[in-house]
Amino acid sequence: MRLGREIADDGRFVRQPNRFTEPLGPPEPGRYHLYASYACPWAQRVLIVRKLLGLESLLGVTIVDPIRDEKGWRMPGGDPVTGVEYLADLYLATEPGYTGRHTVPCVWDTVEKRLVTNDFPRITLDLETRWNTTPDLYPEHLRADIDAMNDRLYHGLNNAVYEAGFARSQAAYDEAVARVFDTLSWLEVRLAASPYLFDRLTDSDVRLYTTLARFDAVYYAHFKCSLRRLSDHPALWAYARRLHAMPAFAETTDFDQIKRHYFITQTNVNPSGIVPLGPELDWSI
Ligand SMILES: N[C@@H](CCC(=O)N[C@@H](CS)C(=O)NCC(=O)O)C(=O)O
Repeated sequence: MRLGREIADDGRFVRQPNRFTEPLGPPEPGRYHLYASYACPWAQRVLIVRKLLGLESLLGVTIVDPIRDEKGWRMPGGDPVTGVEYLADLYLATEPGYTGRHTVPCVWDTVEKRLVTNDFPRITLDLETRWNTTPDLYPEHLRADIDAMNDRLYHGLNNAVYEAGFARSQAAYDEAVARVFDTLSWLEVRLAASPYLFDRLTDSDVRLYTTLARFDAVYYAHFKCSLRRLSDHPALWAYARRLHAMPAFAETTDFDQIKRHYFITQTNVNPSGIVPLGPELDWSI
């Protein structure tokens, strides 16, 4: 991982900006193709929303191998849609001088043969507003509240776990971990009173779920977010398992790929590449 340039002078991890940020055009069968990893929380969001909205036939997907090598995400045997072996080839075909990380999720336009977007927060919102509004995961009257919630989730949890794990100073780590557990405590209170973050399933629940699914299996040990486990928060743990019971969530959650990806690929955090056997965790309800 070429994280060097994403570490600030005080040791904080500062995520690179997304390079391709065009909105997705209207659905055209066969035109847009998604690249995703089951390991990646930002990519799993799109996989969940694609299933919740029944968009599987409109938006094809290639799942990359969970283990990244020095050339990045790989599609063993070649990608059936473009023929390339590495996701990097699609980034370089779109912008020959591109020097950022080659990230999932991203969407390829098979007609113009270029990446349209790797803007992970936008992709789900585009699908929810431009491709299918049933069920409505981003209802008009809740949009401002969902945006505010998503912002809080990103800074307090989704990205904060990475800020803890990739920190290169004790102060940066301490600050990020405090934010993670303040946010979990706040969510615990909120979800003790309601089955979802709002009065129905929304985009925010999808964003929260993909971080919760990785919490005890990866972030607790690998990113040193070990003040408490998800399973020590009764309401949040029940909420995560309730969401997991829905096919769109369960079918896109692969704990084996999640664990192997983080522990084997992120050698800056885990140089031995050893994958822990635990935790023993029962996600059934
Ligand atoms: N687009 C964002 C978020 C997406 C993201 O971080 N995806 C990760 C996987 S979870 C990735 O593809 N990383 C590739 C790399 O670091 O080379 C970013 O640039 O950081």
